[in-house]
Amino acid sequence: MRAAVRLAARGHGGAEPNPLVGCILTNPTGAVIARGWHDRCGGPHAEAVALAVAGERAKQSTVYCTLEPCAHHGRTPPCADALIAAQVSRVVYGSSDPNVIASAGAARLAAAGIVVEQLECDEVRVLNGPFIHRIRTGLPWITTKWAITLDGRITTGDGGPRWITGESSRKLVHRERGRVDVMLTGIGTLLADDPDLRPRGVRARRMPRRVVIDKQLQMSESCRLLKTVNDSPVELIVFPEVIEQQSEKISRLRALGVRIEPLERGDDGMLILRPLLLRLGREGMSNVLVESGGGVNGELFNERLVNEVWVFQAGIVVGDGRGVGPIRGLAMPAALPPSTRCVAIDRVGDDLVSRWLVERA
Ligand code: AOF
Ligand code: ZN
Repeated sequence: MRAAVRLAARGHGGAEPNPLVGCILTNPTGAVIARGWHDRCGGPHAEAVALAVAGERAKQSTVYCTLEPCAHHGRTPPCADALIAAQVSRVVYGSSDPNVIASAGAARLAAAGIVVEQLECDEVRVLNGPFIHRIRTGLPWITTKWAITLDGRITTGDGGPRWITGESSRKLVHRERGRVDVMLTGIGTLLADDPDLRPRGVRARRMPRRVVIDKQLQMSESCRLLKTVNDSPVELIVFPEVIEQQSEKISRLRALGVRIEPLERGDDGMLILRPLLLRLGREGMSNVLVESGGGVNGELFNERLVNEVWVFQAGIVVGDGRGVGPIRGLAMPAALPPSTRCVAIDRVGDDLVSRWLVERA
């Protein structure tokens, strides 16, 4: 099952908004006879890929798949039916399919006399977290990424180096930019760094939309984002009143192709990010990568919207009174997630990269 999870991950950036799914077929002695993964939304499902590789050898095989095989005619025919037709003898699946349209494959397989077992290991839960989260809540999966010095600052202060992490870490981030649907940042980062936020130097599997929380519309009209608006869409989120107050700037930006949307207010009149993220979910966005400073991170944590944190740490020390931290304005203790756990650590170049899942009851 862990090997099937690793296969599934190869589809990241191509498969979404569909789930990442991996599938392995073994013969009665336990030897692997075929592998498959869901590589592209609209393309064949993992089971169909593996069955095609196995051909006749699929008969009497055991099938390990990370998600319950589907039972619906969607863009492709039901995997449960294909497994029954191929006469496999046993199906071991990871998570149940939370998508009601496609689910019930396990019951159909069992009704056809196939041995069906569920094996939901930790790796499977981590893999399927984003898909299950979006089906259940309508929200995209929010990963916030920051780079810190050894002493925990995201900036080095006057005269310090511009980059905290090394080349290899930055490459890893660019690869991820080319797999997510949205890059999210705030006006503070835009004014301080003038970032481009597109994937560069890697083969991007999708081009993210760049969304900037710019409540007062302070964006410079000569910033780098605007120079590439035709390559990767730019969306600004502003206070509703700003659309009237700065109507000329708004018109110029819209003429360039920038989308401008008002920040919505919650029931208590407070401006909140949740409606923005729900809208992005409705627009088909599965993964949001946040590359921002403390302001946006603080708001996301306060609203409990963060699902995953990637921390890049480099061997730079800035010392007392210089630099700032990655989260600002945290309303303690309400914003403290009940449990946040480390799911991966890697050394990338000279940096340490850790990945954390924010889990809620
Ligand atoms: C599987 N194996 O590899 C995948 C499954 O858009 P469609 O028609 O391809 O259907 C997508 C739905 O099918 C998706 O929401 C999920 O419920 C299931 N995905 N199922 O057996 C796969 N990708
Ligand atoms: Zn399927």
